[in-house]
Amino acid sequence: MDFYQDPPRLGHPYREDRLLRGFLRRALPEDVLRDIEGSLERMAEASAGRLRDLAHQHRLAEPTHRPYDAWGHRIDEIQLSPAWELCARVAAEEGLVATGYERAHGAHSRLHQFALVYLFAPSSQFYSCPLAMTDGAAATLERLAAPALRERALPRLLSRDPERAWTAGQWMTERTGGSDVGLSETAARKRDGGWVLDGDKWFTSAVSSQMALTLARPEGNGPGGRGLALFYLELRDAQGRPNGIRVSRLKEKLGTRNLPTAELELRGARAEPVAGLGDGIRNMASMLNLTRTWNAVCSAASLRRGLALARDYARRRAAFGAPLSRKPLHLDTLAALAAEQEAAFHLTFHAVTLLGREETGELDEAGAALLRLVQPVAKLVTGRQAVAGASEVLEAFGGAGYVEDTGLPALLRDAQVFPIWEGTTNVLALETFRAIQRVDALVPFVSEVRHRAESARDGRLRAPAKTAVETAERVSAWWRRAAERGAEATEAGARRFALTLGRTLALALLIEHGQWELDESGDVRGVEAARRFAFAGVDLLDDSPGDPSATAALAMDEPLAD
Ligand code: MFK
Repeated sequence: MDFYQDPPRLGHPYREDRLLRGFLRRALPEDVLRDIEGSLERMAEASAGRLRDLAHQHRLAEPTHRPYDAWGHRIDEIQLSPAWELCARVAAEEGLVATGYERAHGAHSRLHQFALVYLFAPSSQFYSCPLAMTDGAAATLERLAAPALRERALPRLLSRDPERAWTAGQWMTERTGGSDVGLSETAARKRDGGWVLDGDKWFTSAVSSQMALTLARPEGNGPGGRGLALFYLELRDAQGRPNGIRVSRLKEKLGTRNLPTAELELRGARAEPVAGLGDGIRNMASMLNLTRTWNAVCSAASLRRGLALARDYARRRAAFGAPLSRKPLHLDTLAALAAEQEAAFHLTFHAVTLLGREETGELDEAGAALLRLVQPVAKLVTGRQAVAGASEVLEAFGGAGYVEDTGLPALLRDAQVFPIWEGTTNVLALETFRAIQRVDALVPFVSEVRHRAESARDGRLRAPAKTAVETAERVSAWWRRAAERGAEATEAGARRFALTLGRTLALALLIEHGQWELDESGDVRGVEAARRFAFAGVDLLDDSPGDPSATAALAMDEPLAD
C-alpha cells in the first residue's frame, strides 16, 4: 500500500506571525524594535529548526533517576535528553531570563523577554518550566534578599554563560495540598548557627536545578501561611554531594514527560531564610505572579504553534475535491480558533506590559491594582483556552492528530498542565476576589475596558465594543451585589466571574488592536478576530439568585438535604 502525507511544516515563527510582529510594532518605539529584532529572528530560527528537530527526535527520552552510584553512594542523579541540554544552552545564551533583568530597554525589556519565550517555549520540551521558576526566584531575590544572598545567586540565575548559568526550583507543594499552601508541614530548625529543613515536597518540577526557594515553618511559629518562612537552598554542596535532599521518585505525568518532576525528602537540608522568619506566602507571591505570567505566555504560544501546524496542513490536505483551506466549514473552525489565540495573546501580553512598567516604577496605584488582577486572570483564561484549542488542533488533523509519532498528541497532553500548574482555575478565580478586595482593581478594570473599546471607529467593531463595555459594567454590578447574594453563592460564581472579566478585557484589547491594524494597513484580520470573539461569548455571569443546596445536590448526586 502506497500512502503517505507530508508532515505539517512550520514556517518562520517570527516573520510569519502577523500578530506578534504587529503588536511589537505598536507597543515598542522604532529604535527598540530595531535593536531586538535580530534576537527574535535568531530565536525563531532555533525554535523552528534545531530545537524542534532535536525535541522531536528525543520525544521519548524521558528523564531517568539514578539514586545510587555503583559503589553504593547516594547520588540522586537525573539524566536528561540532549534536547533538554540544548534548550539550557540556548536559554542562557539568548538571555531568556536575563533580558528581563538587564533592562536594556527599560519597561520594554519584559516585552522583549516574553516575545523570546513565546517563540522558544513550544519547541522546548517544557524547559520553559525551570526558566519560569528561575525568573520567579530572580524577582524574589532581587526584591527581598539581603545583599550577600543576592550577590551569590542572582549573577548565576541571570548568567548568559551556559557553563555558569543556574536554574531555580520552586518547591511549594506538599502532601497536604497544592492549593492550601498554609498547611505545609516542612519544619525549619536552627543548627550550628544556620537553618536546616526537614519535610517532604510532593511536586517539585525541574529537580535538575541548582537552587530552590521553598517554604518551611520555623520552630515555634504558628499555623497557616503567616507561620511559614521563605527559604533559599542549594541542592548540592561544593563537592557535588546532595544537600540533605533525596529524590524519592520521578512523577509519571500525563504530559510534560521530558520535564523531571520529583517527590523529594528533605532531611537536614541546609537553607537560609530569604526575608525574615514568617509571612512565607506573602514573600513567595512575586514568584507566583511571575510563574503564572510564564504559564499564560506558554499557553498562548502553544495555541499559536498548534494553529500554525493546522493552517499548513489545511493548505496541503485535500478532501472531497479541494484542499481543506478552501472548505468553508474548516475555515470557520480555524478562524474561531484563531480568535481565541489572538485573545489569549493580547490578554497575556497586556499582563507582560504592565509587569514591565511596574518593575521600572512607571505604574500608578490603579495600574498596579490592575496588574494584580490581570496576572491570575490571564493565567486562568489562557490555560483553559490552551486545552480546548489543542483538542481542536488535533481534530483538524483527523486521524493523524491521534497518532503519537506525528508529535501532535503531545500538544494536548502537555496543554493540560496549564490550568493546573501554579494554581487551578478555581484557586485563581478566588485570587481575583482577593485582588479586588485588597487593592480595589475593579475600577481600573472597567476604565481600561472602556478606554480600549472606545478606540473602535470601524462599523464592524461597534457591536463588539458595546458588548465589551456592557459586560464590564455587568461584572462590576455583579460584584457590588455580592453582599445581598451571600458568601456561598458569591464563591460559587467565582469562576464564571473571573472568566467573564478576563474575556471582556481580552475583547477590548482585540478591538483596540483590530482598529490599529485596519488603520495601519487595511488588514481586517484583527477586526474579524474581535467580532468572532465577541459572538463566541464573553459573558458567563449567572444573575439568578442560585440555590446552593440544589447545586450541592446535583454536584454530588445526593438528595436535597431537609
Ligand atoms: C510545567 C510543568 C509542571 C508539572 C506539573 C505540575 C502539576 C501541579 C503541581 C502543583 O502543585 S502547582 C501548585 C502551585 N500552587 C499554587 O499555585 C498555590 C495556589 N494557592 C494559592 O494561590 C492560594 O491562594 C494561597 C496559597 C496564596 C492562599 O494561601 P493563604 O494562606 O490563604 O494566603 P492569603 O492570606 O490569601 O495570602 C497571604 C498574603 O500573601 C496576603 O498578604 P497580606 O499578608 O499582606 O494580607 C496576600 O495578599 C498575599 N498574596 C497571596 N497571593 C498573592 C499575594 N500577593 C500578591 N499576589 C498574589 N498572587
